[in-house]
Amino acid sequence: MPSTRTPIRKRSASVEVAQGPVSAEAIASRLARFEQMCLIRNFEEEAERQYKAARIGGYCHLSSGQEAMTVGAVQAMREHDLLVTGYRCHGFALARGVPPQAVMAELFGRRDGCAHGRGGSMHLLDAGRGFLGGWGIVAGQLPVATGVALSLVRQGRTAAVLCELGDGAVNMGAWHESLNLASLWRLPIVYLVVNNEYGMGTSVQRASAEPEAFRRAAAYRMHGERVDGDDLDAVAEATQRLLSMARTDRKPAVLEAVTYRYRGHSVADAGLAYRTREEIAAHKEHDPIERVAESLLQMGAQESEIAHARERARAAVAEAVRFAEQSPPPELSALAEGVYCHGSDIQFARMRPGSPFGEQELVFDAGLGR
Ligand SMILES: Cc1ncc(C[n+]2csc(CCOP(=O)(O)OP(=O)(O)O)c2C)c(N)n1
Ligand SMILES: [Mg+2]
Repeated sequence: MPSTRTPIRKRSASVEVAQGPVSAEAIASRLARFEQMCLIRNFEEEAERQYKAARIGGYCHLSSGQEAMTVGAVQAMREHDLLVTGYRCHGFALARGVPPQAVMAELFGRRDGCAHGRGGSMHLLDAGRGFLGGWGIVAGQLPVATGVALSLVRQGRTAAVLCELGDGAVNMGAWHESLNLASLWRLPIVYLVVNNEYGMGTSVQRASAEPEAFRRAAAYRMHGERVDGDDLDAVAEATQRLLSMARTDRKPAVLEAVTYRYRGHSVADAGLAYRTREEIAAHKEHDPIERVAESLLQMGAQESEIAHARERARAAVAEAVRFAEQSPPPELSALAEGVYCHGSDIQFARMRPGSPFGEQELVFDAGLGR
């Protein structure tokens, strides 16, 4: 099968050192990004181990290979911006600053998880850090994120929404509805399409009549562009620029980041039925984490600094597992807490069969005009 990756003008991840010495601050800041990328990779590898040991239930989607896109995009966000993602969300939560312990505990379904053990892998949540999930229905996050952007406008807040979705989500009706309203109402939102070349097992080329997702923005008179998703700097620059346009000019946009997932669709999928080992190996030759490591050396970082960053990331994941193991499961009696907002009891009363505006009336009487 031919590669689905249409040529992208690759920008180098290396840093121009010819213009003079790189400041210690610049090196420290890049080392921090590098460490975040290592944290995500280690976290995903550990999550796979824990899933296979049956300590994590439900579904579990890993993002190994997509770290530059994740860290670059989140790095470009400001404190009050809001992040909404699909289900492949561990890396986004970590990049947004959710502690690895709280993410691992959530995967374990424990009380100290970032969604109190009720969300699991696909529904991570940390509203305090502006991370509004983690959504399991393909494209289900799009109307939510679009509504959040509308709420920012109505509240007069100068902030923007970054909404992540996969290449598979751009063929869903919710994508078209969301982009239409975002453009019509000039909502402060950037749709980050993570094109990792496949949906569950179908290549973009086989699933999309327009495989270059960013071009679809034009149908809604919206700005769209594509970026090399394995280039940390390119992703950060484009996301920062488009979020800024959204925030200050209320111009929504589509940013397509082309990347690749190393593992199968979920831990349960070996990922080899629809692609070759050679294809995966070819991508690993240009590993986004190693690209950043090389650029750090070019900037003048020491080998030992890079090694320490890798070690800190490993230690943080080991600590996250220890923490998750010790966290208790949620109380059974508390399972429904936080599911419905205050005032829901009134709504429930109206839905009760036999009530004046009850379900029976709505379903069997009102619709038929009897
Ligand atoms: C509405 C709906 N249909 C089908 C599924 C099953 N499903 C889960 S992930 C997925 C593929 C999505 O691929 P993509 O959007 O490219 O995201 P990626 O998994 O590559 O990150 C499908 C079909 C679902 N969760 N929701
Ligand atoms: Mg995909």
